[in-house]
Amino acid sequence: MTLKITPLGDFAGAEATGVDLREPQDAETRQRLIDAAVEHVALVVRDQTLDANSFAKAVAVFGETMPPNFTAFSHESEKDVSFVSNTFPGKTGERVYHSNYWHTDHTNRKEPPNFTALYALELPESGGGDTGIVNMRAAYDRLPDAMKARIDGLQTVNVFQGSASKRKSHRYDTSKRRIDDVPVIHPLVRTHPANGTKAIYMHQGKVENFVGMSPEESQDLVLELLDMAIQPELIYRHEWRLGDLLIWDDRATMHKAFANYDLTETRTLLRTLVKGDKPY
Ligand SMILES: O=C(O)CCC(=O)C(=O)O
Ligand SMILES: [Fe+2]
Repeated sequence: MTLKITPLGDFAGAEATGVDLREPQDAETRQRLIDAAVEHVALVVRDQTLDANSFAKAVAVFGETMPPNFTAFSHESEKDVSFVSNTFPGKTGERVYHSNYWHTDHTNRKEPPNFTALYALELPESGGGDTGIVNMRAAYDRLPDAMKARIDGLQTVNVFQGSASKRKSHRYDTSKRRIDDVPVIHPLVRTHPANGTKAIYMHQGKVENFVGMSPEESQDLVLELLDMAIQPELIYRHEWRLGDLLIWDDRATMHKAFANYDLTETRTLLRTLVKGDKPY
């Protein structure tokens, strides 16, 4: 098998074929996969046959895995693997579309993840259930100078659930979390350790405030920034096929689950995070 990497869009997305992640990978192959995920911000590795254990090992090609914030959806024996599923009800007991808004994972960790990876176990039979990834490095580059001047140097206070955010997590269950709800400060404009590029870095539901601003003023800025940043050509929209392992670089993206499927049909994926460092 020969690893081949093909870009899928001008700003985000690439496809890797000719690799079986159940097999050990040499250093060069690992580096090519990591570089592709960083450069294209999202990488689809096609035609994988994985269970929770081999998924965790496959994702470890991109770095050491880490456990998620919440334990409620964790795999019983693989602690770094959890399930993303529309069979997990919302607070009302009804099925809900989880993660259906642009965000970056776990910004409330001191050392948030470098990458998030998903692997589809069951997809809605009538289709849909896409995952979108937007290039926040390109989004930052395109900002008007006046907006760059406003946000450069801003520090974000990140919590589990921002008090003024309209984005409420369906999963906010204080009894089932792994870490204390201690506010964590990261820069809003983050520098990528691999290539020195800058990107807008935030989770709209986890922004409590920007230092020196009230939660309400901060949310106004978050919305203004999102409005400028999320441009259709910067998005890679992944239409899932069974066998796809999708991984994206959380340091330079936001992502969301599109609600383009019938909620009575089942959508279940495995999910794992790759450890990161303190943002700067
Ligand atoms: O369900 C999806 O497509 C994305 C879910 C998500 O936001 C995540 O796994 O971090
Ligand atoms: Fe997410």
